[in-house]
Parts: sequence; C-alpha cells; structure tokens
Amino acid sequence: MSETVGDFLVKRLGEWGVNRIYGYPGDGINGIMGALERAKERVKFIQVRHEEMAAFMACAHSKFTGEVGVCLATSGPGAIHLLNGLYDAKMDHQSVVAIVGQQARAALGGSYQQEVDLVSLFKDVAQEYVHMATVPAQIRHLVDRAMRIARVERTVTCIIVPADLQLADAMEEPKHAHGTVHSGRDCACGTHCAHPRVIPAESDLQRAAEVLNAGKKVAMLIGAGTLGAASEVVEVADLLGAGVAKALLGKAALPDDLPFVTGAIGLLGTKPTDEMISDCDTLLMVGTSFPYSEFLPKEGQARAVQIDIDGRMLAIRYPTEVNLIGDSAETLRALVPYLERKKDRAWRATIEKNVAEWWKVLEARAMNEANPINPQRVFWELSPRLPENCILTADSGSVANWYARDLKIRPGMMASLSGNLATMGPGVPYAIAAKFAFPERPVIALVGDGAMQMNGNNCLITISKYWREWSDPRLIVLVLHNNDLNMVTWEERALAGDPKFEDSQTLPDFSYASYAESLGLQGIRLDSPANIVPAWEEALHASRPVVVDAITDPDVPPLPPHITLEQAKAYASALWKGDPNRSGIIRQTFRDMIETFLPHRN
Ligand SMILES: Cc1ncc(C[n+]2csc(CCOP(=O)(O)OP(=O)(O)O)c2C)c(N)n1
Ligand SMILES: [Mg+2]
Repeated sequence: MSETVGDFLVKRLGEWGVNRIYGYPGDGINGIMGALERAKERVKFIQVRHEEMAAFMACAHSKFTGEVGVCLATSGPGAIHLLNGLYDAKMDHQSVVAIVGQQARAALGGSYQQEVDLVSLFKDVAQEYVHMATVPAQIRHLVDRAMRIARVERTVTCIIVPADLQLADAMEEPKHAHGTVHSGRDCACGTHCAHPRVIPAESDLQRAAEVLNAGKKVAMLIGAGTLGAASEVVEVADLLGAGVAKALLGKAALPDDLPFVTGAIGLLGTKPTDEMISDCDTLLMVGTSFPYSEFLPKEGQARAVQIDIDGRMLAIRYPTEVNLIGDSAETLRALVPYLERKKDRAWRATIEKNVAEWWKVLEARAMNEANPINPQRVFWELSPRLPENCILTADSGSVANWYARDLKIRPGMMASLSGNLATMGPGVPYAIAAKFAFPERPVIALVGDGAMQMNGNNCLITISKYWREWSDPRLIVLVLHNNDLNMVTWEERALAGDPKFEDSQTLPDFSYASYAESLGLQGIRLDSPANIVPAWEEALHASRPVVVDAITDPDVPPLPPHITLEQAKAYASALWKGDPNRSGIIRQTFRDMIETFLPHRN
C-alpha cells in the first residue's frame, strides 16, 4: 500500500518529536487512525473518555515537559468537545496542536451530517494558526507551521483534515513550482531548538535597577514564567531584601520552606503576602499576569518593574514604570550586577516573621476539629509526606485553596492546575498526562467531588486501562468528598450575600473509593481524622493507583487572607437569610478567624 496523507501526517509529527497523541476516534479521522495503527511503534495513541480530556492531557504534557502536546478528534462533535481543554492551554500559554477531521471535500458546503464550520469554530482558540488541508501537498507545511507556531508562540494551533483527503496518496515534497510551499522542520529534540536568548537592553536594565535600588520595602511577585528561574529569583530577592509571593501557576517556581516566600496571592492567598503587598513601596513582578487588582498595591503606592517574555503582558495589571521584555532567568541574571544589596534588612526580617507566624496559623487551622474531617488537615498531613520529585495537579474548587496554602513545595517537584481559565475538570486528566510523560514519578491529583463527577470518575477508567504501563504505578487521586460545590457555595455567600441554594449546590452522594475498587484500583475511604496519616502512608506505598475518598466538612471556610468589610456584610446577610448550614459555618469560621489572631505555641 502506498503512503497515504494520514501516514505522512503521523510520520511528520513523529519527526518533530511527537511520540504520543491523546484522542478519540470517529469516522472523520479514520484515515489518521489507520495511520496511527501502522505507526504505533513510533507514535502512541492514548484513548481518552471524552475529547475535552484529550485536550487537557495535551495541555498538561506541554506544562510538565515544555514540549508540544498533541490531541486528535473527529469532525463535528469530537472537534467541539476539544474546545474547553484547548482554551485552558491557550490561556495558560501552553503549546498544543489540535488535529481534527472534517467531512469529505465533496460534501463541504452541503449542510452535510456532522459538517461544522471548523475553521470558524477554532478561529478564536487557535487564532495564531488554524487551517484546513484541501490537497496532499499542503500537509507538510501545515504540520510544520502548526508545530512551530504552537512551540514558539506557546499557544494552540489547529489542523483540519477532510476524511477523504486522509486516504489520498501522500505528497511528501510539493512540486517545485509557482504556488507551492517548501517548509522545514526542527530536529526532534523537543524544547531545545529555537530558544533564543531574550534579554532587555542595558539601558532598560539600568532604569529597572534605579527603581529597585531606590525602594526601601521591595516585594516580588512571581508566576509561571519563573518556573526554572528559582536560583535567580532567590538571588535578586536576597539583594533587594524582598519577600516573594507566588501566583498560583508559579507555585512550583520556589520552594515553600524558604523563610521569605510568603506563598500564594489573591482570594486563596496568604496573610503574609497580603501584608507585604499592602505595605511595599516597590514591586517587582516576574513572569506573571495575576489578574486581581484588589490584591496588588493601590495605584501610586508602589513604584513597579515588570519582566515578561511576552511584551503583550506588560503593564496590564499595574501601571508599571519600567517594563522589560525578557526571559525571566536571563533577565534577572543580567539585572544582578546593577542591584545594590540593601543594608537595612528590617523589612525582610518583618516578612520572615510574618511568614513563620502564618505557618503556625495554618497548622492550627488544619488541626481544628470539623465534621467529620477538616479538609485543611488532609493537605497539611500530606505536605511533609510528599515524595521527592512528585508531580501535583489540582482542580478548581475549594481544593485550590488548600493546594495553594497548605502544601509546601520542595525543589524538584512540579505542580499545576487550570490557572487562567480556572475550569473544573482538568485535575485527573493532567495527572494522567503527567504519568505518561514521567512514568517513574509519583503523581497526586487533588480534586473536588464535583470535578470527579464532571470528569474525574471517567478518567479513572482511563487510569484502569493504562496504569500497568507505568514503571511506578503510584497515581493518587484525593477526592474532597463534601457533597457540595463548595467553592461556589462560599462565593455565593461571601460575594453575593446569598444562602446556600441547595438545588444548585448539593451533590448526589457517590462512593469514589468503591468505584475505584470496581475498576481494579485501590480505594481508601477516609472518614475520621485519626486515619488521615495512615491513609496517606497506605496510598503513598501502594502498588497500584489509589483513590483517597476523604469525607470532608463543607462548613470549613476558605477564608480570603483578609475578609473585607463588604464580604463580611454579604456573608452575615447570607446567614441571616437562612443558610441550611448556618450553625456549622458560624462555628468553623469563628475557629479559623480566632486562629489568625492567637499567638501560637510550637
Ligand atoms: C467547567 C466549570 N463549570 C463551573 C465552574 C464554576 N465552579 C468553580 S469551582 C466549582 C465547585 C467545585 O466543586 P467541587 O469539585 O465539589 O469542589 P469543592 O469546591 O466542593 O471542593 C464550580 C461549580 C468552573 N470553574 N468550571
Ligand atoms: Mg465538593
């Protein structure tokens, strides 16, 4: 059989270094599936349960490896299902190529079955590059350009291939004639090609240094752009006598046990971050687009410098005085010679004192009794037991609070969640992609019961299909089983002043542990605080994937670092209107608030 367009498409992806494609079949991509079968020694097809999960997995592949992630779906419904995962990738600046089928060329424009205008559908999410192939000679440059643009722009691109074209004879090299395109690929080494050094001009570095040297109380805020720049961040923070706060996607950028790391920022942030930001006179933001202005200094309070590899992201959150386009690590390194070491270390000492105090508050909050289990304690006990080099994923929901605050990240670990889209559903798909990329590393997914019912439960089926292929079988899914869409229940209380709307917020009960067992995985039902440590020990030493089904108390409040007056009023009015969980909440909030003000004993 001669080589088809489908064969060549798969071969070319393989030559770019793609060795895994997440997807789901359908008759719009039969010609690509056949090719994948023939090429399965080189490019492995991973079957998901829903195309959205394939897109989440491709996104996570990019997040954890720095390479381009690839997902594949059929025309019409399959393509549509990809969208949410692709937006997750686009908004968190990840490199993903989506390949989708289309009806046969002869049918297009005929309101044919499953005929969707896919170029228009993907025009927003894949705005940097979305094209439909119509003849075999296009395939080479469509693949080359989709891969290259996804990689260098750190974005989502899309190739649409009509079903009949996939079966046509391939044309690897277009004729040398007017109207043909002759593209090339990079070597298959993943991330290492095409990485220019991007450093600001000396004069701009000097202007930045002038602002930073003039400051007496410097704060740093870092994000995902500083992953891989830990030593540079530490050196600059040291010279500037600064504390460092981390936006959520930058959680793994710096270890949490450094005394000047104030932790997360924002609604799920920490008190020492809040104190540092509201008192600082100078702000240095590196590789972050943290969105919430109410958690940044007031305009005029601080002079500010920002560093970002993407010039579009500069000065969009705060009117920064000096804006530097550059790679975080390189730029910080280039800045160091211009920085004067702050002699007065009082500001830094105050930050360190606040940080030390805050860890005691968190511990005390975690140890508060709850009914039956305080979710903070589940995270608090996991933290010191996190295995070396583990990879953490989290879903959207109250879990994100405890992930942000209670887990102490150490060097060598990786961690991510849906940062900018903040969608529910990626926790378990991300974890699966992490296992495929790093089968020898333990992976822990932290997920709410709503997210399990939305996506996670079905992903357990995928885990049961593939886990024997992983050299270290440890994939642990922690479910915070609170029978509630808890994060939103709290938002409705605190932001809108509404009581819990039971019809919308209460979840049907489900046994995640027994379900895991029914799939051949291990299930641990955790319903008493005394069993938290043994449950973690068991899960972390298991010889197959484990679901820890933790029955946690929905009345434990994910308190923002400082409750504002408006939030307190809204919250009081929610309780006044008759929240069904009223008494439990008052008790829990009171306990946690008290912990913030009490002096703590070791
Ligand atoms: C796809 C999607 N739908 C809805 C939301 C809004 N939302 C954010 S968190 C959340 C509740 C999550 O509930 P659960 O997974 O049970 O976690 P919990 O907060 O209870 O810990 C909802 C509905 C969202 N972010 N994404
Ligand atoms: Mg829940």
